[in-house]
Amino acid sequence: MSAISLNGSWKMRSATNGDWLDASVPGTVFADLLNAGLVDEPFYRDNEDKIQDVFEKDYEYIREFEVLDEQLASDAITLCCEGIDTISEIYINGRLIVKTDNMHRTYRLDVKGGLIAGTNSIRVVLRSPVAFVRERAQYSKLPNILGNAGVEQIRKAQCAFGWDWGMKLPDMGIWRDIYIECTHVAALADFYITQRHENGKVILRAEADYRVWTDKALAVEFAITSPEKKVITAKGIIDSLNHKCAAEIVIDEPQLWWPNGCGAHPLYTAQALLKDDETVICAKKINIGLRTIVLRRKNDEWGESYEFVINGKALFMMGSNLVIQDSVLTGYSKERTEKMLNSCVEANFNCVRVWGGALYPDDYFYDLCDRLGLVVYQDFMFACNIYPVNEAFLENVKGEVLDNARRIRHHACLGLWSGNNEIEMILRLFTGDDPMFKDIQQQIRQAFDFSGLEDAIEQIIKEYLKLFDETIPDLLKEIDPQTSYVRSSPSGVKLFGNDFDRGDCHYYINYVGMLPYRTQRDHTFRFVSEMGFQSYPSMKTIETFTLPEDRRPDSPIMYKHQKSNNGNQTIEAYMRQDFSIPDDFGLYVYASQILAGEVQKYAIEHMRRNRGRSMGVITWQLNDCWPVVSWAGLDYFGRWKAQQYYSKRFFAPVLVSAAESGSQADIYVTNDTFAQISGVLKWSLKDNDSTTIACGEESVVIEALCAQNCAQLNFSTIVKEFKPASNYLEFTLTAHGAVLGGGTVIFVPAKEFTFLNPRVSVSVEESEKSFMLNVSSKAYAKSVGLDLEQVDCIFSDNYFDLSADAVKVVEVTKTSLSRKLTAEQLKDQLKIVSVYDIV
Ligand code: BMA
Repeated sequence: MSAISLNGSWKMRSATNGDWLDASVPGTVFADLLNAGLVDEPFYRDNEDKIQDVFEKDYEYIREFEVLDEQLASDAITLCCEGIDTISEIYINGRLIVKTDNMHRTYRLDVKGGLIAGTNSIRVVLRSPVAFVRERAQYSKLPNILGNAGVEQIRKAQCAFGWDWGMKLPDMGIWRDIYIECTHVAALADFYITQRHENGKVILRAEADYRVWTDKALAVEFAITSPEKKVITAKGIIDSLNHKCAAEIVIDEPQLWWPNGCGAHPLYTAQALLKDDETVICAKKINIGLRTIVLRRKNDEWGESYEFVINGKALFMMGSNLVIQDSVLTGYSKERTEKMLNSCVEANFNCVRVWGGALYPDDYFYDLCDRLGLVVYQDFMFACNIYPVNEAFLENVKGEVLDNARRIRHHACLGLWSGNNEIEMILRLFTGDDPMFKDIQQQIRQAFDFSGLEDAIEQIIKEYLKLFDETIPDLLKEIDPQTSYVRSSPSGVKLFGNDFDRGDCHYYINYVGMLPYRTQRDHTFRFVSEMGFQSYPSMKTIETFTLPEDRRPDSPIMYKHQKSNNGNQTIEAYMRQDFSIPDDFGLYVYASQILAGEVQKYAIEHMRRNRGRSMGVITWQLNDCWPVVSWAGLDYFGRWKAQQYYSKRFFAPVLVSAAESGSQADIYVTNDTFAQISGVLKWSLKDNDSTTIACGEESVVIEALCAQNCAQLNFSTIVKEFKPASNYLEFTLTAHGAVLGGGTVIFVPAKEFTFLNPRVSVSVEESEKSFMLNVSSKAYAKSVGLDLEQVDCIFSDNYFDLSADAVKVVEVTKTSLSRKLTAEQLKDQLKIVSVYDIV
């Protein structure tokens, strides 16, 4: 087999007129126009409004390529287009080869008859997705909730048309590799491994499909290479009628793959070799991990469980939701993805959800998740809409499911398939009798031309089930029977429900009537696959898209970079409950960020204290695709917002947390490790200057994988006069001389607490690989935030609480610095804030 790459230099122009421009493939129309200096930088100020014309036009891309005589003589010649966005026609030597309509598919097209020896040409016409959607909008069944009628008619990243954190940039392009594959004699078409874990061994079943253009009997050999490079081979049993081949290989001492925080993530290599005697005609290689992952849903005393059981152990999942990584797809790179996923590992995540309004990530994303121990909760790409379930659409979707499930299924990291994002929740809205949805119900009635809403709903549900309860899971049963599937995220057991006692749920405190965030403890969710709160990106990020006069929360430009209805007002309304509203924009940004951290901490610590009943939280959202006010923990440039540091603490494998209420507090230890902990829990009630009012300690033993209430403190009896406006509780768990966890709590909203000026100071020490920051304060300081003026770095901890009698050591590794600094320079760059500055 040989390949002719069609990546590289092409020419492009608008299809109706215009000069030919240099173009890059893989790439996008917008990226090419940007390189040619013909469009504005899309993220700056309100440029989003100025670039929309680009997407109204059609474009054409052309290039030539050489085909050799011997290539032309191949048995099969296939044009492989791994990603084309979206509505296009592909011509080779002037002949139409295909019309595409799905950016999520891989197109493999027979072009054997259409090539000549010597110079050939390829031409791709890309049609405006906006015009396509506009034309199709008439068939939409969903009332225009997102302001994007017709978007569900196109198999393209749905968020490209705008989302409540995403700009509108509905681009076009040959966005993944394109090449011509020349095959001689025979080729492997598919290669797949399933696993049985029995009596301490793992039995691998390797299966391969092949195509053949010879009468000779061929052989298939499988080889498994261990992490230590030990190789076990097996001859495949050939089913020549069906061109299939299989073999079983027993791994005697399997090294199991575990998620981050639970153990190592060893990978084995599996190879299939198609042979003619001793000559290898074709080889395929994949990496696998030896593990079982099952989503367990069974009735229990609280309702129905929703827990990931990995290698037989029910693990608490902790992670965040991935959206697209860049509004312009040329912004994707392996390095950038690796940096993002390293930030997940550093913040103690063991999983990532790939959200259904985006796209199926590249192979390197899953390779990295395998290597880093991040379990992937994988949606199919359907979100918040009602999809047209007609025959053509179903055929298209089947192709998409097969392409992606075949590509992804072998990965150790793949933990769950989910049919879609939030469609069941949305259907629930239609069926409920909430007056808020009367308009929507009326529109459905019209769209269906049915006499009654009930008929319309019944029809929509029937179609929904056809796609998500039949078409997709039926395919998966055949091609990936070992990975669990759920219809939707979220999917309660009751059809179409966000049921806190059953299944997973999505929960946003501001969407449920703007309730105070402390009410989040009223529920003990089984599993939350979305939960979050918006905040502003870092000031350094804001500076990249604003002029100085834009830098205030209510400026028109800041509103352009806020896509959620009433988003800025919501942040401020919650801010007001805990802090004073800062005049200074930098402090405002800081307040918004720690608020988002506190809102999540409040709910997530509660869930982890209820480990067993609650079994996982995936926060909304991991990343941004442009600089914007959003729910993200990492902003567009990968900078850690406060909530990422909060996540690192509330997702720590050993969490020590306090549930405070009135003058009482219970201190819990949540042990998400496989080892029993025996240690000493110490607590002190302190005054705002950090003098101790009362203290205590006790020996505690916490079993593996469990949470325990270790101390019940009632300060109205412990101290003579408990002063909630100036007393705080500090607690730590130590074992064998090491601090395993700890923290502080106050008993009133921060603005009601009398903070003294903490006058936080920092001394810096330098070692070969890091700088050590010794942070100390003169009084109790809350959410101490460190930042460097012009340089980026990741601190080992940040936005932490500090008592006056303690020195907090924070490490900055030199490799995390965006620019080399001396200790002196680092100290000069340092900016320090705390809650004292915003109350
Ligand atoms: C849910 C998500 C996204 C959205 C988020 C915040 O609806 O699935 O669609 O961005 O909440 O509103």
